[in-house]
Amino acid sequence: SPLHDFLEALPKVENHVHLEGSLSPELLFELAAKNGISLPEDDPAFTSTEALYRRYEDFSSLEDFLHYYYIGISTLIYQSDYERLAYAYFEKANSQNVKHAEVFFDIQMHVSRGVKLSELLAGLKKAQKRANSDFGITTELIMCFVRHLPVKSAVEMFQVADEAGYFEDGTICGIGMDSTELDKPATSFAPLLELAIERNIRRTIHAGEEGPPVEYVSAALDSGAMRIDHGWRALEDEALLNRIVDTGTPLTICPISNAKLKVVPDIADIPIRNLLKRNVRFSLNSDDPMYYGAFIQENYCAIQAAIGLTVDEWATMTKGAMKSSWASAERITELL
Ligand code: ES4
Ligand code: ZN
Repeated sequence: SPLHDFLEALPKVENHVHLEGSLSPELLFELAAKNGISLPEDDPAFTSTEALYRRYEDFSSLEDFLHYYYIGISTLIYQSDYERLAYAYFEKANSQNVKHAEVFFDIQMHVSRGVKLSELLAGLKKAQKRANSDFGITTELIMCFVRHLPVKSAVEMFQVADEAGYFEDGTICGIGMDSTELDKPATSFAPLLELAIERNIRRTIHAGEEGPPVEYVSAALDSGAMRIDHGWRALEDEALLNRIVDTGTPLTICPISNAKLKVVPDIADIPIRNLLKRNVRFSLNSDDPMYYGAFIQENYCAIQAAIGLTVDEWATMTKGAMKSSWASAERITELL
């Protein structure tokens, strides 16, 4: 597209990427072999990196994707595994001109396999430090809770992290909620979210991805969400849209993810221009780049190809992405 060079050069902020979603098939197989993790023998997708890449090209739903995503997670064990995973993502992000990135990690999916929170965080922290000194990129960690596990599990994990001082010392900059959405509106996680509000910990919630937007996004806002992950279908409801605009709640939109998981029939159906017109603050993000074959740059290009924004509209979006981030006030000023 004519704006390709402009989009490559654009300084970017990524607000919605799952670290585990940046695990390449190459690293997955390498870690499985090193760590003695057995992969499903009855699934031909696991016969080679090529077969796995091919399987990733054709997810039928969020659930179909999550099945592979959790198998990928099972190969991560040691501090050095986490460091490699995170550094590889930061290096790739830097190559696409990402200046600041906030990454999710699904803590329960690691701790439930015997990985210690302290080990995982030590690995991620080393990668963050190294990426900052190598590239100048700033990064933040968001601890995500999976909705397929009981709220009790989330509350316990939150308390472990809180008591270890990881919120206080800035190791973890906020919490998120992800995994399956249907039948699990944010209100059903009230004990967790009330705790986070009480402790003044930032909160972002995946909402309106597979679930109907009005109920699920409203439930997330009612529960204290300060950012909404996905959530673009909120435009379908005028009252909800007004609430998002009036409260200045940013949306983190992941166009290629939504297309790959069949959440949206076509990328052109994501109403980016209407979001801009209605002054909704939002960012464009990669979500699970290695599973969708697309990092942030490819998402920018996909929107440009499908919708075709002007240079001014791109400037508005990227400024919105910077202001949506949880970077320090000084860092946001630097980025703008
Ligand atoms: C996710 Cl795309 C998506 N939706 C919900 N939960 C997730 N975890 C990782 N990717
Ligand atoms: Zn996500």
